[in-house]
Amino acid sequence: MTECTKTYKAVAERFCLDGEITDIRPYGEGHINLTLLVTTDKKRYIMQKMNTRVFPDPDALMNNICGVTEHLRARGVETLEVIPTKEGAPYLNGDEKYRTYAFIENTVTYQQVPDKQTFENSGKAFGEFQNYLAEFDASRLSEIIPRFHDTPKRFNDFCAALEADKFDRAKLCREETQFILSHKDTYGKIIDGLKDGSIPLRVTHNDTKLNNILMDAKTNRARAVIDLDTIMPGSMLYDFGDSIRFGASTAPEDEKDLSKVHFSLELFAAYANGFCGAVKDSITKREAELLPYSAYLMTIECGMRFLTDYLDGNVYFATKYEEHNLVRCRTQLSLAKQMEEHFGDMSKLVETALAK
Ligand code: ADP
Ligand code: GN1
Ligand code: MG
Repeated sequence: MTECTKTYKAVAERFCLDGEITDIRPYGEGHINLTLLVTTDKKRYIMQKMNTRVFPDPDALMNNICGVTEHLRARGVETLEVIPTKEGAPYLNGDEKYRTYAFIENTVTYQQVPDKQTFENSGKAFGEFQNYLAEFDASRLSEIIPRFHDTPKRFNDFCAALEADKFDRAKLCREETQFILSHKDTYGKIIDGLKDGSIPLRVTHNDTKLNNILMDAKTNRARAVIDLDTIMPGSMLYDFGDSIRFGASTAPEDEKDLSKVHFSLELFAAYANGFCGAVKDSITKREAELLPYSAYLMTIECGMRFLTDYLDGNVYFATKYEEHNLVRCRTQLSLAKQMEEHFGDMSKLVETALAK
């Protein structure tokens, strides 16, 4: 056993696990928390070192998660099960903060959409998840990352990183920078709509990429929506748009060869069918109109966040190599450019999905 594994084992032993620990190893492709698969002779668990740079208030974070998971469980919905520490706390509050969940067995997570039906299933599940959250009392939630999807704010953060240019990288991303700067007048539509009341403020997941949902390993139907860290008041448009930016692409988020990165209208239609079918009784006319734009906005916002992090020296998203965030930014901007050309088609597909 390496020193590192020994440390994690000592941490894992502080939680109420069933059985003796037999193995601990890194798991999954999340960009934020350090995720470990802990195996005992009886069960499996997910243990995470929580990213306190991103989530500086773990009490508030775990309070949100416990509240939402209890709400879901009471309605018979499969969800994350927080495993308490031996002292009965929802997370281990040492110099570093850890939490543990029961491993949801017989499920898979995809880093890329395997087929249309699976993506439609995920759309239905995120739409239904939105309906469950609509019944959750928003006043019980802390705003874990303020202004998370405030795109004009994200744009200002990008401009500040560009101006500081701490690592002398601005010269390596001039084309991407130009694209982001030249589209700045389009960034305010959702946040302005929330402010003037033309778009309803709802409780939303805010990070609806495909690897934040567990699909049944046999049927590919959705089993559980996970990564509940960013549940906050927001717009339904964020949840729709973020799923599209990740899933309606023919390549992974970090594909280096842009000739493989295509925005797929077929995949867009599949997700729209699933999502719209689930929310058609609550979605407003304005929200429905903005679904295509939300996909474009969430894609470009994510692109600018990746580029900001590249300029800042890769301090926010987990990266495997120096240019990783730049590569991710490029796929996002390429997708956003393609979406701009298909707003008309996307609107028709949304209309069809809502009419079903
Ligand atoms: P991050 O915030 O870093 O994205 P996640 O909470 O999304 O971390 O977890 C990372 C990955 O770990 C997920 O994409 C999924 O594959 C896996 N995972 C997380 N929780 C569970 C769970 N309870 N059961 C099974 N797999 C899980
Ligand atoms: C992060 O945590 P994860 O890997 O599911 C990020 C999202 C980004 C996404 C890009 C808290 O999601 O906002 O859209 O990476 N989460 C946070 O892949 O910033
Ligand atoms: Mg995740």
